[in-house]
Amino acid sequence: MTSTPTSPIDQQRKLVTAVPGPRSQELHARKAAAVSSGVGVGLPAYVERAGGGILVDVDGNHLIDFGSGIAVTTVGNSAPAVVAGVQEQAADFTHTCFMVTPYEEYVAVCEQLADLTPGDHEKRSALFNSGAEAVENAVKVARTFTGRDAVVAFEHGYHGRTNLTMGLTAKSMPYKHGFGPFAPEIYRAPMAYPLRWPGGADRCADEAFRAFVDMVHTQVGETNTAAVIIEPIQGEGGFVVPPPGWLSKVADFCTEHGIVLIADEIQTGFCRTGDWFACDHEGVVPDLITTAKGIAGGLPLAGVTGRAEMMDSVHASGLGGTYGGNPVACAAALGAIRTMREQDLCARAKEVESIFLSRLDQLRAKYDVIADVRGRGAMLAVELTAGAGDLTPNAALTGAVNKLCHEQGLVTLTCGTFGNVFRFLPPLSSPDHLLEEGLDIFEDAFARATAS
Ligand code: PLZ
Repeated sequence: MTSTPTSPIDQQRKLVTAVPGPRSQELHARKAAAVSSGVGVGLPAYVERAGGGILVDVDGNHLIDFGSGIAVTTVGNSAPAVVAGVQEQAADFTHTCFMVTPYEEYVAVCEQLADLTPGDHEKRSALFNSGAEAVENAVKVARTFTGRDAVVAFEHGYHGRTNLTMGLTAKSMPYKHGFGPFAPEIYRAPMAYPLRWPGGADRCADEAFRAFVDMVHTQVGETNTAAVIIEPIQGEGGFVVPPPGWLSKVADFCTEHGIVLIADEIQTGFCRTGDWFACDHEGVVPDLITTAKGIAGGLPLAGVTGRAEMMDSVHASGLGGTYGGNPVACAAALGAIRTMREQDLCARAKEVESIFLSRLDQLRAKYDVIADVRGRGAMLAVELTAGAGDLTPNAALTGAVNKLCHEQGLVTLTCGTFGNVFRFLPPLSSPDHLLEEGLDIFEDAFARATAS
């Protein structure tokens, strides 16, 4: 088997044109004529190659990546073990459909998921193509296992763009606006959001738990509730980190009432937060866990992993799909997981955290519009507000800083229900000097945006 070797990408930011440059702009004009305008683009610099902590665009600019394609390329773009796995597998065979004639790679990924996800109980998994599809299937499993219908999700939660997962997602624009009606039997509980909890951060854990329990009891009924679905650290909703203790209380409540706890670790999983999974941090063991994004180094793969008695409660052939657990995606996942183990990327995420927090905490001391610095590992964020104790969300400043970062060749992302959260999701393959330089650019953008 032969492959074309490509030279390693110089791990330096380099701007040779404006960003986006002329070739990107040409491509963007073609995009406008060929691609639905419903598909948005954050920074229209068209990428040609990527690796380490750098994206190289078609104009030859080397951009620093602080987004990892939304928390996907945790092992880096084109990580060597991922590339080797993909190349070998693609040369062997590209598809049979696991439901028709199976193959080892699918089974091997499920073995890895059983080993790595929280809890040492007997587990089973099923593989899919996208995060949303994994969430849909976790709900199917919870419903067949419990014989109940209702699903409880949280304010600020994000679970996908398919019909059921739009229903589970909290934010209307842009995810749900005009796309209803949504699936029934979805209920929303208040989220333990320390910065914005009406009773204050100190009372957030207890009061938010109480509000959740009351909501389930009065509006849904415990015995009607099939599942509670939660992101242990919320992603799109604003990198909301619930206070310590809250998640375990929710988990205990679910156990007490026979409700399936689904941890949506699609964004938080696979070393991103400094643990294999964010639930590990508090020793919470969910019944089902959904994974995607970081699992396969950029190839589309997702999984539902959970208690054997739940996953096996589904009738034969009740779960599946043509492409779910595609062999090339599975080979990529095996390469990505091996990389995470061999390079101890959980430890690397903690190093990234300390690099970022020392800088972001200083920045917060300087600017009172930074109301919060939060997150774990390489999943960190700052929330921007009006300042001086006024928590009015400052989406305008967030957007302005984002734009200035883009112009300087730093690929940044925002998030949050109110569009006022700046999030940092660098690949764990980024060298320290790129992280520091990216933070310099961010600081500079912040100074300029607040001065104007
Ligand atoms: N659950 C927790 O973060 C995907 C979505 C970006 P898919 N998040 C990024 C966008 O605007 O579409 C996500 C997630 C959590 C589920 C999903 C859905 O995963 O692979 O995008 O379907």
